[in-house]
Amino acid sequence: MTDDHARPTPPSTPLTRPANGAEVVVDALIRQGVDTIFAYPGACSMPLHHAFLLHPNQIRVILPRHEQGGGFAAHGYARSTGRPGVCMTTSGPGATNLITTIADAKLDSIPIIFITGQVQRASIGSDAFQEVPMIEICGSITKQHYLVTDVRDLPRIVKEAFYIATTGRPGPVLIDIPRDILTSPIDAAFDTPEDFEQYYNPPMNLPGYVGIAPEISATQLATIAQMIRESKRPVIYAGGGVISSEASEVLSQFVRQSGIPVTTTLMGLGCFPSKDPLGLHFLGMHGATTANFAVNEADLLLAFGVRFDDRVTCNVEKFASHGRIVHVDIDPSEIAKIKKPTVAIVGDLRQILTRLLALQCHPNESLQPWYDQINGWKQSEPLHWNPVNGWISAQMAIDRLWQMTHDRDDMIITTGVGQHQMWTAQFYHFKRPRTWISSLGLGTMGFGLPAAMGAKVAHPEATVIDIDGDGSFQMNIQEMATCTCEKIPMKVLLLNNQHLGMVVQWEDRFYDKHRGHTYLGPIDHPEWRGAGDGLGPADRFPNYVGIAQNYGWAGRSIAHVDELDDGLRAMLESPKSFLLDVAVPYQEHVLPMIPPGYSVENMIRN
Ligand SMILES: Cc1ncc(C[n+]2csc(CCOP(=O)(O)OP(=O)(O)O)c2C)c(N)n1
Repeated sequence: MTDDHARPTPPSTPLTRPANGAEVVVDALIRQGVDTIFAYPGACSMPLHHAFLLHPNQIRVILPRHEQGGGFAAHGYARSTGRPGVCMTTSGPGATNLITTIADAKLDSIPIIFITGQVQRASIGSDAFQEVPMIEICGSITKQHYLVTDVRDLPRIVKEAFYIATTGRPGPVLIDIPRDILTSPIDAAFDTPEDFEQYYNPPMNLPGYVGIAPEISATQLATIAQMIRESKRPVIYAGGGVISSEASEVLSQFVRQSGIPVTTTLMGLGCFPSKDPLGLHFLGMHGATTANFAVNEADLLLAFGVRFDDRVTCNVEKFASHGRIVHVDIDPSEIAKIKKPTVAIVGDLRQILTRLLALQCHPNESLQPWYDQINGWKQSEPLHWNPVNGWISAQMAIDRLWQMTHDRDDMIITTGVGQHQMWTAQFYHFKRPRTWISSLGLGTMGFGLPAAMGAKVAHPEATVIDIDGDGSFQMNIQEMATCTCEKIPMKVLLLNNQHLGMVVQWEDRFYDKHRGHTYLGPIDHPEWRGAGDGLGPADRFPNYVGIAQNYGWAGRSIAHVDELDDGLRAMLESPKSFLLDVAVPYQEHVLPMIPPGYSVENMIRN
């Protein structure tokens, strides 16, 4: 899987003259190397679907059961490969169903091309049937957006869209195409192969856009090297930028050479093994105590490809306030947006780390006292959970899955959003990039199953597991049908606590344990007490295994510790899609926790 990040050589389309705008779009996508698109049809996008029929062997068109499922499948494809995901819908409701997935791509910097059908040009602005102004709605949640107004612009726009989505800081690009553009005949000469080449490879017109980061100067590099030499308690704070610039390998080399310990953001999980002796695991609100303590005590924080997100910094003023900060990022708008660094460098992380490596710099003084302090925290404050006598807890299920699969190279894990997501981050110790796929900036429930589907399509050989909560899973449960009909064998580890667990945790901590619509069972059920109190899976609603079986999946429901290993094994070994429904208590809290706005000093530990 690690080699998959390389861009495939784009196949050239057959040299057949495109009849209309829709055929141009499909040919242009194929030339960009697109092999899969998640697409849900409707009146305004039908011409595109029929153009796809002309190239059945070059592009796989997957029909999700909801446009949001298609959007998140494109996330799974893009996040697991590094190549742009592509999805498509019709105008109006189809397009608005994509909006959350567009915002998700913007906040997590994921390269995705979103194509939406639009009403014909003459009707735009008239409140026509299924008309919504997608460009206006999505202006601030896309990296770039296009409303196509001339069929002749299509090849340039598709080319620019892929360039913008994948260069610099990656992000989503929206192309909104009126139906009459898709059906417009093409007026161009296609006599020789060169004519095709010229037509599909026109010059781009992107004034002001800098796709390739400038080289940083030797002086800037020397400044960082000098700060490293002078440091006694350095920490690397590595984020999603390390993964999107494919810099994980060179980061590891730099860590080995410099001996500097690494904490990652949640977006950066997998860019450095969390279990490594120099790994501090992730930092922030639910991060490892060691990571948060180390950043607090650091005299030098090397912030690589991060954005000082509020779930990391909590109280910005107090965050990393005892040392100097070097911030390296490809996006100049991130520099000093939240936290003013001592030194800021705008550039490509992989290049910068490679050049830093060549300088062979490391702290002048031995880091042993620093390692001793860190190892002390690791021993006294490890991430842990308390067993719930005889019953399975969510943390235990994740830990067992990790124990059973940690030496395998084929694992990709996705999640929904909530407690199960944080516990997966804590207890499934990721060691390679692009194997942990989760909605982090936007935190969108319903992400897990469709994202897993997209990752599996991109990596048919991989074992892809969606570790999900029952609230999140129900938000895109319909994609079970897509998995069956499109032959995408999937695995879901459902941590079923019958509650919106993370919100319940906040109720327990900040709302005096009052419940405000956080129970997912029938409202006339006598107070539901959870598996830990003796209610077994028979009391759970709905019957997930029954639903799974009706969608053509296999499934099993478990609750007791002695059923766990067998259940996990059955899920891992199942050739067909499998749902393992695990009854877990809802009273557990994700710990440690730094309450929003507070600092490491106010960390809740139990
Ligand atoms: C689409 C969406 N709606 C609401 C929320 C707010 N929210 C965050 S976590 C959570 C509960 C998630 O419950 P579940 O998926 O069952 O996971 P658990 O916390 O129980 O593990 C909610 C409602 C959200 N993140 N996304």
